[in-house]
Amino acid sequence: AVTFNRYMTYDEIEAYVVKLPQQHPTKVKVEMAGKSVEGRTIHLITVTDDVANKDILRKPSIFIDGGMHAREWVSPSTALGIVDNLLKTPDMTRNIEWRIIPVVNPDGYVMSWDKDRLWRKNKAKGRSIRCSGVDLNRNFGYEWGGTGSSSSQCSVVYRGPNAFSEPETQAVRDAVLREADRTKAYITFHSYGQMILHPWGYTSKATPANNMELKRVGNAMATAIQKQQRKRYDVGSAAEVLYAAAGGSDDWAAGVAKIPLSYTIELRDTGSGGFLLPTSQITPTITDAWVAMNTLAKEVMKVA
Ligand code: 0X9
Ligand code: ZN
Repeated sequence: AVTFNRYMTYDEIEAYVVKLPQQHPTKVKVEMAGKSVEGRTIHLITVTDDVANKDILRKPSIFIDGGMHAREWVSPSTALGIVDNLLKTPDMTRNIEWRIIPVVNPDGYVMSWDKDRLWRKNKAKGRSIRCSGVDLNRNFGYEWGGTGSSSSQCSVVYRGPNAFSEPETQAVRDAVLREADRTKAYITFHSYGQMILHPWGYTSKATPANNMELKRVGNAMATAIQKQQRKRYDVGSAAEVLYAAAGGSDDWAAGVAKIPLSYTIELRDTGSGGFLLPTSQITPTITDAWVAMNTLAKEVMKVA
């Protein structure tokens, strides 16, 4: 069973995910988006009313991923919390198809449980164990190789030998591209900092064509969280609000897949718990994200 009063192990998450279609046969489909470096399955969950008919109905779609960075444990929990909430809220699945990869980086997640709590990257083989892993959020193919990414294997922001060198980023790329034409929003959950970040992340010297819309919808999500949760999330381009870093999934979703609304949401908190966010904060963090997804869904329905 799913639980949000503690962090779930990878095995618990996987067991929950693969049972979902049996429990909700009309609403949930689970597919393999790919396999990680160490051979774990990267699951893609589709949630919508009448999931069997989704190809005929061609609903607008929202794509969400979590667990790209291993140590950011609240991210996979939040992605699964969104699934759990969607299954209890028919209004949210009637006109939108949600596609969710809860754990992009299963090998890293397991590593952060078993060996190194602060592991960030995937488990790509390197010169040594200490220098293994690629930062998946520097490996996407838009402005790959630029500022804020490293060519050194030992760096925590190692970009990999080339764009999409890793099976985990390939899985996200292929899943997004498969339905890109009707995907209106791409959301990637990270932690921590309480920020709603939009492209560009690679530079602060340029802005996307729909910069105003990105800011407007970002602000709408943050305002809703502030009102309902009394928590502040800062809104702005990743390069301006945080730092410039090239090869992120948000920039690729906007720049290459042409998904109009692309955001990195840095979840709770602002630093006291940080990556070691207390378990008591999991449920309220899921609610922050759920409030944001409700706001996003309304915006998507406006344009669809
Ligand atoms: O640096 C990152 O990958 C993200 N922050 S984190 O602390 N979770 O590692 C921010 C990514 C923002 N987007 C881009 N720079 N494209
Ligand atoms: Zn992250």
